[in-house]
Amino acid sequence: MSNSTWRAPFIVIEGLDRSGKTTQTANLYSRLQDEGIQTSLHKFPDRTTAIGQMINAYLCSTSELDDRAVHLLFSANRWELASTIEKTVSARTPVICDRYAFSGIAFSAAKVHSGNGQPLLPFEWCRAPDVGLPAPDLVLFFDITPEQAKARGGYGDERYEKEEMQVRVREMYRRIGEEMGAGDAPGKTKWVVIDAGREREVVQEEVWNLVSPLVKRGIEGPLRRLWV
Ligand code: NYM
Repeated sequence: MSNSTWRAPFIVIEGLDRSGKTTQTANLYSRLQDEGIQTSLHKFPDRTTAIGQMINAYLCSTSELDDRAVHLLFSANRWELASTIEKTVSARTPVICDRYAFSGIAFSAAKVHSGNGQPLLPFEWCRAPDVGLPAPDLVLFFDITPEQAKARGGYGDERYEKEEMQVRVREMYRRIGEEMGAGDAPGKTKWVVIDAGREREVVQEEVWNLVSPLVKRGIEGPLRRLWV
């Protein structure tokens, strides 16, 4: 990163539950530290803020919230951190987020009416509150089949951790990825599907090969905005 128009990258790790996303994110973070690259790591939902605590109670089923209300809380939880993300990359510290706006759309748009199985919230409605958030330079989507998730011991106890839901979430991520495009054009978010069903070390290497050049080289030009 040689002159003032360069900044650090903003990288998002997305994925299905049981895809190994959190482990891989932690591994990436410590490998960057080992190379002497200080990185700012965030996780969404950020359960530490007041909004995050409401989300946490909902996910743990200790509270009930309207589907629209909780969707907006997830988005507000990102907006709480938007200016921090911007300032951090401008100060040339890379930002890595475990989940972001794509989770917000995928999980909410995958919800269906219990009676007739019809979508509860339109896709575009789900995307709207996140329009204008800082856009990542790179998204790694950790993909895993429901069969592989089952072989890994199945899902946990939180809301959404059910096979039928995860199948629909996977389909939503596919749609989001398609709409993002391959993103190889300069200045566009690059969306990469990672086959997370492989050995942990293989996935780790692929992640490193995608992230480390970006982090070492930096990005020219300002952070962009999502979907504007
Ligand atoms: N989730 C996460 C959403 O439904 N909307 C969002 O905007 C975000 C960021 O929360 N099942 C869901 C996906 C997960 C759950 O995430 C908690 P994690 O990574 O298991 O803590």
